[in-house]
Amino acid sequence: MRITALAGGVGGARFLRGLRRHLDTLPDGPHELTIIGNTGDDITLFGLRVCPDLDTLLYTLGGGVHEQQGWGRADETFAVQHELAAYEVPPQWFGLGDQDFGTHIARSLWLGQGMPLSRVTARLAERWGLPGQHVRLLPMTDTPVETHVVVEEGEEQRAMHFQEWWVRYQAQLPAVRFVVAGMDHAVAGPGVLDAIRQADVVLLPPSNPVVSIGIILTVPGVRDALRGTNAPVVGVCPLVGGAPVRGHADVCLEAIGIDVTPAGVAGLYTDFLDGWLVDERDAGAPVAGLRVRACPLLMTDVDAAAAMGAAALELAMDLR
Ligand code: GDP
Ligand code: FO1
Ligand code: CA
Repeated sequence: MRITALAGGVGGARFLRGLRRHLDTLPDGPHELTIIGNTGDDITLFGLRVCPDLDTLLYTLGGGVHEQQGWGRADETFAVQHELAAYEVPPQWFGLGDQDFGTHIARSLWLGQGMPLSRVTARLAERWGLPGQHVRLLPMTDTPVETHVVVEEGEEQRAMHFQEWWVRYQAQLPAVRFVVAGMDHAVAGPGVLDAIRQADVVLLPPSNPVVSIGIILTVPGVRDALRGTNAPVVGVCPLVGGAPVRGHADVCLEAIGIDVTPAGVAGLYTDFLDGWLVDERDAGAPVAGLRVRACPLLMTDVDAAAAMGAAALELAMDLR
């Protein structure tokens, strides 16, 4: 079976690590998992290219993630960051650990040698053992893109990098809209559109619907591929009990005028979505045109995430 998933960082990575565990229990394997990762979060800091969502996927699937935090490396130290602070090199609002710096240095070196991000990511993924797990991680595009947030300051509007809005200002500055710098000349990364068209099942993990999945959907061709694929497309709701489990998806949804409800989120995908998994406490409300199923949607550990993966696949099979 070929499964393709669109993913942001922590919500996507935790779900896909569980799904991977579930797939290994199924007969007729190995089953192939292709992940299309969001690169809108990417940022250049200290001359280094940082790809938070790709790294979260690598570290989580590769067993190196800081479990409680959900991103960054386990057992991290911050010597380089302290030295940069001593030199008063900005920004000081974004925390990069020493091991994490190693990833950004390797990536930036290879990008500088002319390797596209897709090849760089494949090389990083080898170190984390993804090919051996039958996982391919594809950046949504090789074109450098960056999500920016337009915020209101009195009568004025100002755009800033998504990470500055999210990390420095904790999504507390009033967002008017999200724009993706570079997307006007971006093309889908190698293999991205085919992975959607040729999949047996397409899954949307419980990633942020606006700044993770929503950004991947703006890559030219992705939305059309999702509309056109013969594979059932099943999504997992990132809201539980009417609120995000972590992060600021509620603020992002409100900024683009979408109800902070499972139906509101599903409404962003109606042109291609076939099935929608919601948490048991959100059961009951039908969503037009969709097969909705309820099950526990809290990823308290890998087994819980594996059960969610199993439920998503089961729903997809019933829709085939
Ligand atoms: P980010 O890029 O690190 O913000 O991660 P994603 O975009 O992949 O996922 C963020 C979303 O994951 C948030 O909107 C959370 O509500 C959702 N999320 C995190 N943990 C859980 C969970 O245990 N269950 C569900 N249903 N959603 C979750
Ligand atoms: N999130 C924070 O809240 N504070 C940080 O200092 C921070 C640093 C960081 C470094 C590398 C990385 O891969 C992720 C990092 N994150 C940090 C998480 C990240 O900014 C966001 O959670 C996601 O990009 C939002 O989707
Ligand atoms: Ca993200």
